[in-house]
Amino acid sequence: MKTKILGILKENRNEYVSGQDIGERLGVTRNAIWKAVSSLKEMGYSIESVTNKGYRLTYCPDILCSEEISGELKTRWWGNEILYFDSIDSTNNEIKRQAEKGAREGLLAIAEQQTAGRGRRGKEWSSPSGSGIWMSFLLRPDITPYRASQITIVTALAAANAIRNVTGLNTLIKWPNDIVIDGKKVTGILTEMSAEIDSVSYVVVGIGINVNTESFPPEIGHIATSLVNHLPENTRVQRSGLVAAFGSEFERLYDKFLACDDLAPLKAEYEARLINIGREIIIMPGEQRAKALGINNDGELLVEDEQGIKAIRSGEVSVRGVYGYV
Ligand code: BT5
Repeated sequence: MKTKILGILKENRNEYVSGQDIGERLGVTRNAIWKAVSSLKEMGYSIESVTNKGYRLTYCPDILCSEEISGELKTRWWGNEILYFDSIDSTNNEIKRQAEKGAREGLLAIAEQQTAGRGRRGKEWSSPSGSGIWMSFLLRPDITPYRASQITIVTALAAANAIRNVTGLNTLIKWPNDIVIDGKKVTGILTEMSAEIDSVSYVVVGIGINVNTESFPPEIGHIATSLVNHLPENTRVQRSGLVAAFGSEFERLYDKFLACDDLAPLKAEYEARLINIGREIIIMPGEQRAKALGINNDGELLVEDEQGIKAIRSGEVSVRGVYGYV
């Protein structure tokens, strides 16, 4: 109900909507509307109410609750159900717990803060309150386990496109899962899967975007950045709008991904953003040096060294000029 009223007020932003109109559209009493509006005000929305005119929305706070996100979403199935937490261990853990209980594809978990945010291979992901987007969603694709890692490529591209659509910032992608601005990391992606030998039970995609963060813990201060650091002074990004933009982009690209046996339809778009291309990289483990050429249709990184060209499927690569590697 709150979501629907918020939706109507947003459609008519800065204009009055009468209680009668809202009541007729939603089939609820004026008293119920008044109660929902009071509750929205308590959440931080500024809504004026004037006798004989109705209600007028003048300010939306930067919050990530499910009412705010649902009001922005224009997706078919992504975010069909939203779980919001003020604080949680890790949204990836939550989606796994829900998946084990039989949750539907599209379920989204989003938290204001994570106490045990994770990167790959047990690394930590700094997820402080109030400034970032820490979210995970559930997929149940009918694909072979081999293809699951390609979802990271789809997600990175969707996130980079959403950031551009909302903020105008052009980001680059560091294969396979980082989004980079000016050589620093603004977004990380963690894709996890539960599978049998030849079929995927579910995939959890987690994404962390530093949005309005102004300072980082010292251990990551030299490698991390946030969107607001690259926008004109005093600009704030409405996080719910960015979540919604990501959802729309993800659905569009994921449809293409599922319709094809590989990443061919997305390869050119991904490579246009790939920071690795043409640069010297170090492949871990092993510290082997090579030059990155692009990706193949399976999403593997193509590299060239004295022995020739080969494809790297997983692992860590450092790129000269990025995150302090000179
Ligand atoms: C990643 O791992 O980049 C994946 C991050 C995924 C985070 C999301 S948030 C929602 C969901 N729930 C979770 O628990 N996780 C996902 P990796 O490529 O392994 O990078 C980890 C490294 O990034 C760390 O070792 C730090 O060096 C750096 N790092 C940590 N926090 C960061 C931050 N907020 N911004 C930029 N870099 C960070």
